[in-house]
Amino acid sequence: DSDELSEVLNYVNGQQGKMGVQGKYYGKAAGKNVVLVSLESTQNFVIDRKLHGQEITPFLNDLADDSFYFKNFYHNTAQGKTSDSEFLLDNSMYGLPRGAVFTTNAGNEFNATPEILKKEGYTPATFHGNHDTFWNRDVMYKSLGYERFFSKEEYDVTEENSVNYGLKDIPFFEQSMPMIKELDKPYYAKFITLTHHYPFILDKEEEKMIKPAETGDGTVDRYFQTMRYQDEAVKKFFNMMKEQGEYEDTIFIMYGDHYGISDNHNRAMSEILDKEIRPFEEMQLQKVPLIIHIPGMEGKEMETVGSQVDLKPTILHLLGVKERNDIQFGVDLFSKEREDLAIFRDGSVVTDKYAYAAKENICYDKSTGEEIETKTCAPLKEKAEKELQLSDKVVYGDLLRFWEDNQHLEGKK
Ligand code: GP9
Ligand code: MN
Repeated sequence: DSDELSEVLNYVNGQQGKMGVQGKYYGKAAGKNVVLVSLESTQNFVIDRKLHGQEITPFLNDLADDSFYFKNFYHNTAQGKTSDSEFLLDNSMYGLPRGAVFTTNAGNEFNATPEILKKEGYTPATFHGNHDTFWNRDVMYKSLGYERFFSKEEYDVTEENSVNYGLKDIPFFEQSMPMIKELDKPYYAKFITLTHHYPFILDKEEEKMIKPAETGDGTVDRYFQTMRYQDEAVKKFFNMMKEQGEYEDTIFIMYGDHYGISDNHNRAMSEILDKEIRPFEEMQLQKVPLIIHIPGMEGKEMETVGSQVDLKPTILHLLGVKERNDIQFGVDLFSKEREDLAIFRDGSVVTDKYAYAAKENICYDKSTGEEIETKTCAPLKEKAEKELQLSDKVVYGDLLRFWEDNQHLEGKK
């Protein structure tokens, strides 16, 4: 009920008392279009890495130099995979411990970014080359406030231009261009790539722009090829945005949705990384790239430890939109007051100093990777448990139903 909601509000307001503090970049992108690119299965270890002497992500590497590049950014997803990352992005709440919010709780009340931005005159839209029913997106996007959803049905998808789940990334971006032109400005447009998805298949020689790795583990070996293909697709997208005059007035938020290589492939990954993969390294492998590109602004490499749950406040702050009393478990990544923190869905935690592996109950010194006394990580473990539990409470109890009343009591925004 609304008492439970107050408990959650107290927690988020308490831990983020400084959430209201305007970071250095508050409002710096006010009124601009927002383009989000969800990079399928993209883990951060590929950035600036070479295979056979060749860059795996040449475009993203260059773009990162010219952007705010967060190199200590983690995903918080679980079984809901891409849909979990979308949920985190738009709500700053965690996905569920089992199943996917998108399928189990699509009828809930939310106060998602698309809905908030609509009040600011934005057109929220999603673009994706798979069927609209996958992950129950057709239903959930309405609850989140998306006005348009361009899915497989709107694209010209043939045997020739599709693989695996749907439209290949290059034709996906090409065909998306007239659709994006159609939107009223400013827009909040999310593009979800697809080709770099397990089992990482390309069917044409010209699409294979790098040779596979040679670990003998096919999944890992092919991962680099579809990664390289996706990089090319994103590069083409940027070029088209420039050619079509859409680039200058737009900020780009690109992030990896979740891991692509599970711990079943640790043997091959230890060969790639040239080190043993313990729970500590496994946690580091949960880093996904976050690249925030604002045309005209100089790039900066960011050490900040954060995760997908922080995207909503970060984006709203860049746009200068303040949503009072919103239930956000994340904090603006540009805020100086924020704690360096990433909570994984399984209760593991990474900070600037420590890494806590929940399943194994091991505490590590972050800088050396050495195991240290478990009790050092105890406060982190507790914080993670509490935060995840409160987030689950909101979702399971559909607590945002009571949010409007609450706003009313507080004198509205
Ligand atoms: C499906 C695509 C991939 O439409 O988003 O989903 P995933 O399996 O990565 O969750
Ligand atoms: Mn995915």
